[in-house]
Amino acid sequence: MTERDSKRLLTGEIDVVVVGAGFSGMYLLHRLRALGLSTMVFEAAGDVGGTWYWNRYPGARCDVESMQYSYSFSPELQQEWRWQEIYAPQPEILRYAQHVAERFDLRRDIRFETRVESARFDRARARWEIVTDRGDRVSARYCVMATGCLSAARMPEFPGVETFRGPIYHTGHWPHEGVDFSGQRVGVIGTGSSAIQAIPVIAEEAAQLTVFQRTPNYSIPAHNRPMPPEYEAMWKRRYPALRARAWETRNGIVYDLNDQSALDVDDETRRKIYEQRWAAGGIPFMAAFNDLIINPAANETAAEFVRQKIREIVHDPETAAKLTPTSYPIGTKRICVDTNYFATFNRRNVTLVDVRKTPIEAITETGLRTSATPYAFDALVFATGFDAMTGALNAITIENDAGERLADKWAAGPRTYLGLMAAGFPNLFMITGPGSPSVLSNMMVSIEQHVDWVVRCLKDLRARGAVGIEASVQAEDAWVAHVNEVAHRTLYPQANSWYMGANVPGKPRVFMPYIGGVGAYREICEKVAANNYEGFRLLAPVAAAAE
Ligand code: FAD
Ligand code: N01
Repeated sequence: MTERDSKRLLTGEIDVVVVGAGFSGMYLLHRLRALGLSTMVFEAAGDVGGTWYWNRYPGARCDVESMQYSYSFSPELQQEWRWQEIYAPQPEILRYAQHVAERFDLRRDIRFETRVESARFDRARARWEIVTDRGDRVSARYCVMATGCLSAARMPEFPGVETFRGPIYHTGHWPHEGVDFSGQRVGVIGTGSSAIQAIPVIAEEAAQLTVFQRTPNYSIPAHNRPMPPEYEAMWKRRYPALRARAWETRNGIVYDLNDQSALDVDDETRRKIYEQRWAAGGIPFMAAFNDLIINPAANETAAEFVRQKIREIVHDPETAAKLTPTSYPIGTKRICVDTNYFATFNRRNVTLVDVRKTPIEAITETGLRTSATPYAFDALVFATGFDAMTGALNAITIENDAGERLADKWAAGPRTYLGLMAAGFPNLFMITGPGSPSVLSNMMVSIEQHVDWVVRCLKDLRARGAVGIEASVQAEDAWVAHVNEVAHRTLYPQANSWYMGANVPGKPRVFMPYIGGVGAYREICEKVAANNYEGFRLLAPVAAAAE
């Protein structure tokens, strides 16, 4: 079953179906093939790349340095690929994904423009029946959901959206041909990471830009620059050691963590350390001290430093006050990394509207209306984020042999064992699922760790003559309790973040990723596997004899 883009329907039996051809699905395909398993990948998009295929908005780039936001599995690949900037822009990351697809000949087993609609488990045969929107019907021993944590773009339900006469764009579904905002009046809704990257670029092009902000964000300058050759050479020389170090860290990124409390130094020293971190830029700002995410008083010192920076950068005190976050601790919503974000509000063609004070009431034919004012626009940009972590999974009808749906099981919040499997749903794996470090980490590290674990698991199952694996309810309950307990030792639950599901009306408020750290988590996964897959039950081939 190796046809791509064929109009012919796919049917029949294979070993593994993978859903999604982002970095997770691509690496899975490569590894599963090497294991000799017949594998088919279904991908809704027209090509590989996932996040980097869809999010083509102006200014889109990674905020983990490119030397680290890349695959480590192939020494040749990591030596030959040359990143052009410290933080790669979206087109370059997409080119990298395409290069990987070509280098490892992946596309021949990926069926593009094909969305998986349902997956049903047949316990008697220990097989998943997968159905796509093209009508493909494939039976697979294992199904791996590589559907992405930030792949289900979210449009808030403002009344009147369909009446707007101009184009409406979502950052997560940007047109491939790009958008020319020259001379236009543009409204951007949202001030999360996507908006913070897009706003400075759109502001340079548009005649007028109006930003509708509900919650201000903390953002650290990226100080992006062309890749210094000696920096690239250092990484390439030391890759094996540095990658191994990343695996042991909290968030899968190698950087300098100051193992000191923010409260153990005097004001002057603290300020100096923050200044150095601000000058260096990026996510490592949050590693200025070791207690920023657990101690409210320590956190407040970092938050206040950033607030002061905003007041220094933004000339108009009223705009600066609106842009200043005060309602949640720094870092408890994903920290943003920007290029000229705050300074953009000094431009004469940029206006900030606080929609917490004057909410958006409706999209109109000519623009939108807040409770205070009507606004006229030529184009609207929704930078309103994603139904994160569970959105793409719940969009698929995933049903077990008892007729239970994963979405129903998760009605009060996702429940998994290790973020890899859910009890009652044998042979169904998730890559970077809820309950794993996932979105709190350099995702490339977490993706590779999960893929390696799943592939090893399938190899072990084959060696033991098993036809499947299932998480036990007890192991899942204990893991969910642990994930919650660790989250509540931190300040994270204090923010209305997408980590908590708070951005989607009606979504249960549960802290979804595992905050115990990439290194600690890897160790747990290794122990579980070494301990005969503790907490899992292996399925014997008895039932499969019915095949
Ligand atoms: P994705 O890249 O999301 O791929 C999932 C794929 O599954 C998609 O192509 C989707 O179309 C497909 N799919 C989903 N459902 C179905 C279905 N039912 N049928 C068929 N196909 C389906 N992480 C970092 O670590 N560092 C960063 O700097 C960073 N920057 C980011 C910037 C943006 C704008 C966004 C949105 C995310 C960013 N992330 C970052 C997170 C990013 O999502 C991950 O780093 C990584 O790309 C995820 O890869 P993935 O393959 O797991 O998922
Ligand atoms: O989405 P978001 P995003 N009315 O959910 C607002 C990764 N990423 O696409 O905060 C008015 O963060 C919402 O307001 P509020 C990264 O992990 C990384 O920006 O909910 N406003 C918020 O301001 C990131 O965290 C990069 O009050 C509404 C915004 O829309 C994740 O992807 C770049 C609204 C949504 O922000 C998601 O980022 C981009 C409404 N009804 C993305 N509904 C890098 O830099 C929502 N909003 C690497």
